Amino acid sequence: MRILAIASILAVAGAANADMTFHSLAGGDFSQDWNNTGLITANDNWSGVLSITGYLGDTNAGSPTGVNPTTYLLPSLGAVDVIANQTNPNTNTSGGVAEFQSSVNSPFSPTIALNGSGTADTPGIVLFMDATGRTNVNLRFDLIDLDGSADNSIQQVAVQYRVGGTGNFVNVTGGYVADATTGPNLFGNTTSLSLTDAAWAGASSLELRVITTNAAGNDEWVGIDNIVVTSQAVPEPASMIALGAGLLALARRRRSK
Ligand SMILES: [Ca+2]
Ligand SMILES: [Ca+2]
Ligand SMILES: [Ca+2]
Ligand SMILES: [Ca+2]
Repeated sequence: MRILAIASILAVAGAANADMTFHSLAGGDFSQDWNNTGLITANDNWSGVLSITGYLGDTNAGSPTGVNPTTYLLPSLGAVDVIANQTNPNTNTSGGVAEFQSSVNSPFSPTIALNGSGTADTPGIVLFMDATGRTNVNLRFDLIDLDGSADNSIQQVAVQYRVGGTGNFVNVTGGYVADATTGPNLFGNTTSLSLTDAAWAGASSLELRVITTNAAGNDEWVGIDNIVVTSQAVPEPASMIALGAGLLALARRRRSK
């Protein structure tokens, strides 16, 4: 009994720091620009961010460097993670996910960002979408080099998805960026991605994730900003429309007899 009680407390604690509700695209498009810096206020707490959770990526005890992120497809990105309320991507050398709500580098818009490290092998974020009854599901966002320090890493990024809530992820076509950052002492490089996959249409449990890997040398912070997921209603099949029109015509003819 006691074990059961502890287990249920742990389950509640695990769910309390993240919102993994699948956003209903039938109810409207999804967007997150991070400009509300009150969504993330405490470390490792994503509960204020609807349908997105960030992870540390502590997934490989061997701490390899320069791994192509398209080769990491396992379900887990490790522990829920965010370093809240940060202001200086040049001097913050921690790995994982951080919220930069301001920056010493200008111009700047608040955003979350990823940084690989010996601990953070595959840091990333996961979006939880419900595309029931939807088609042409499209994911857009900007990768932004926030890091104006002397670091100049080859910062690879991959976009992946899975449907149904279990199993490995799948790479999204066009979702691999060989190096999202520039340097040394450069920031602001922006890579805009607009992606889709036929498998996303109608998927009630659609997980979309963006990950980087621990680069050789010091990693650079890569922002993931201006996230938008759009879709369209599945159109009524033409045959059904024709059938409806036919039945209506039949009913009218009967009435007029
Ligand atoms: Ca922003
Ligand atoms: Ca904040
Ligand atoms: Ca840079
Ligand atoms: Ca590194």
